[in-house]
Amino acid sequence: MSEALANLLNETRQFPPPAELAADANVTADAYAEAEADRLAFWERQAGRLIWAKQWDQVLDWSNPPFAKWFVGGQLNVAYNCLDRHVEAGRGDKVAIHWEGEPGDTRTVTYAELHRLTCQAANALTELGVVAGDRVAIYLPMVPEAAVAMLACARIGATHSVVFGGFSVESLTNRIQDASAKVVITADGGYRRGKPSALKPTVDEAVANCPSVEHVLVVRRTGEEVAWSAKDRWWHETVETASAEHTAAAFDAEHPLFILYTSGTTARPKGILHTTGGYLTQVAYTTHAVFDLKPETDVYWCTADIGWVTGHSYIVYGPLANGATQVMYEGTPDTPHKGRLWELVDKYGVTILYTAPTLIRTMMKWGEEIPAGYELSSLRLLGSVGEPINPEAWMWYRQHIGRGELPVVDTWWQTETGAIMISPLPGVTAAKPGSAMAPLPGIDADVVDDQGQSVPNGGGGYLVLREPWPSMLRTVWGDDNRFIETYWSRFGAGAGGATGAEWVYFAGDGAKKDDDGHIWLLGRVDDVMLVSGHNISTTEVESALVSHPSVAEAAVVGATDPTTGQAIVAFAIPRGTAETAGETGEQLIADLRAHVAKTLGPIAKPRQIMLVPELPKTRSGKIMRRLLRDVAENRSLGDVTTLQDSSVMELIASGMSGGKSDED
Ligand code: 6R9
Repeated sequence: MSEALANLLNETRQFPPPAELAADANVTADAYAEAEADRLAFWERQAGRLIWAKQWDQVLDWSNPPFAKWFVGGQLNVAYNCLDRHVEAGRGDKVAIHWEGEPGDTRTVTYAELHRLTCQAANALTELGVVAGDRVAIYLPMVPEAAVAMLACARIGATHSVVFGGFSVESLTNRIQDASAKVVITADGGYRRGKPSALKPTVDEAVANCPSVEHVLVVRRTGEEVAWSAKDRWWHETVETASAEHTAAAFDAEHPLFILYTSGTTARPKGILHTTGGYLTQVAYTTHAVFDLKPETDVYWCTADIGWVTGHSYIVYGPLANGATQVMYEGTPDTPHKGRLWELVDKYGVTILYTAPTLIRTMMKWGEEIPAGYELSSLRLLGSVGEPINPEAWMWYRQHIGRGELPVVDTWWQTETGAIMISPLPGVTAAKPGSAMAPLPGIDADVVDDQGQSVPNGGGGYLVLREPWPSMLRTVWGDDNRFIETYWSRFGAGAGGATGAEWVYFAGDGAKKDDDGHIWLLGRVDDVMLVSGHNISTTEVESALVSHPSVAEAAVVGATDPTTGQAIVAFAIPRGTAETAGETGEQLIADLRAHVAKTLGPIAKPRQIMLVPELPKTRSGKIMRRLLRDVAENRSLGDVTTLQDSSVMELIASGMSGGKSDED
């Protein structure tokens, strides 16, 4: 893509796996060789982690690209694989979920109980007229019922569409309408930031414009008063009184499992469709391989929301398919105090923690004294997902959460990929801070230039996937053309490549290969800035800013500039200690501009840096750059702005306000 992408970032630190972990790792280096020797046979062996009602006839049918079929002719039930088989094997009393409500109330849900609730919910949904192939929208807080609702849909072959509880009436309406959902499962509300946050009023408003919805099932969580209509049924009166006897029927491996809407560059979100057999195979395998999960001894915790793909794959399906014990937390990390997550790690003896860079950087901002006040000695593995993790945050995570010795796995994947694609293997890889390192066994990822040619080591360009993978999206719901255009038309056969050209999946992320061929993700290609003819990635400038000791977090955008085309505008959050160190805003800004110029070269020096206390983000932690670009373009040229300048924060806040935001 450019020499800038090819030249930036010079991280040389590397951390081999702890000897003990390596000696007992679930997956060793042999896995790469095995998958290399025969990729389909490798995935076929991974499918053997599941219980199939009917064996498949063919591992992969790629005769009609880009429409893949995996485990053709095979049949299975996803909920059976996540629940029944563990109960049947005598593990019914094992804890599936240690649930912690934000106010401190708790529930311990065993596999037997999760199974019973799921059977009841399956029966209740069936009684409400839901049959295999119908769509069910789920709009819930982080309560065990969210997992139950998803599993109950899977059990009866209904397709769930989970809508993140922070989304507005409009987003919820669009998603319900796009999928023609027949039932909505919601709650009166959930607890966030120390108080009840209502959900039902949003559903009421949405459902008024959604004629497809026949029933609304309402979980009682906060006990706050709700309006009631003829379509509404209480969960506790419907599900919890239903029969707990339910036999899971087997569905085709390509039967739809869920739709999850993802925002794109255009306004209309895409309903990413996933199916059962291949999806469950890859999420089960990656949970086992990347987190080195030992179901007998580990306590796993993924801090994602269930409304995000990470919650689907690494709270519900991956961990439960593996029979894991996990922690689920309802609330925000600073309620009632900023040590809440670490308190929970100690309380439940969490061994594996999977979180997002945004949370790590928030913790950096709050200061290392906070986690230092907790034991954290149960932890043995740390994971990151959602955004590029800058080396500084990676090191902080390892140092202050991981006692300076735990492996950190930076996992790259997308809603579309369904499961982790690029990541270190914790018992094998000597990880570099900030790099997702290498494609997992069975995955063929590459970095290509504008022409689709693989770049040499040291080069930068676009991340692509060259071979189909089991948990790949099957289409965009109701829009095969958009599926082809968005993901398969940039490179390879779908771009009108030469006869015999392969189909190549375009991920939309910039990436580089370092001198060892390891992969570094550089953010969405739409976020790459063009400054005086040079492509510069937002991620690298952000990373350079955060490598300065006074900066906790940074966001960078390209703003229109009359002389350079685009100019780099940065928003930086000072670290907790920076303000007390006596450095003034102007001084810090001057230092930071010099620091970026020194680290990345003068071309990357931001035109303007604004010091801010917060950045606008989606709930999954992605910075809302579009909003920052608006802010940047509203400012006069050459202006520097400090924390005291409230107009910047007002602009940022106006885009963040209202609680119910939308990432689209
Ligand atoms: C799982 C998830 C996907 C986009 C993806 C990329 C960014 C996710 C990343 C990462 C760098 C990582 N992303 N993980 N970038 N390093 N480890 O986040 O799915 O919400 O669909 O977002 O997130 O830009 O393309 P989703």
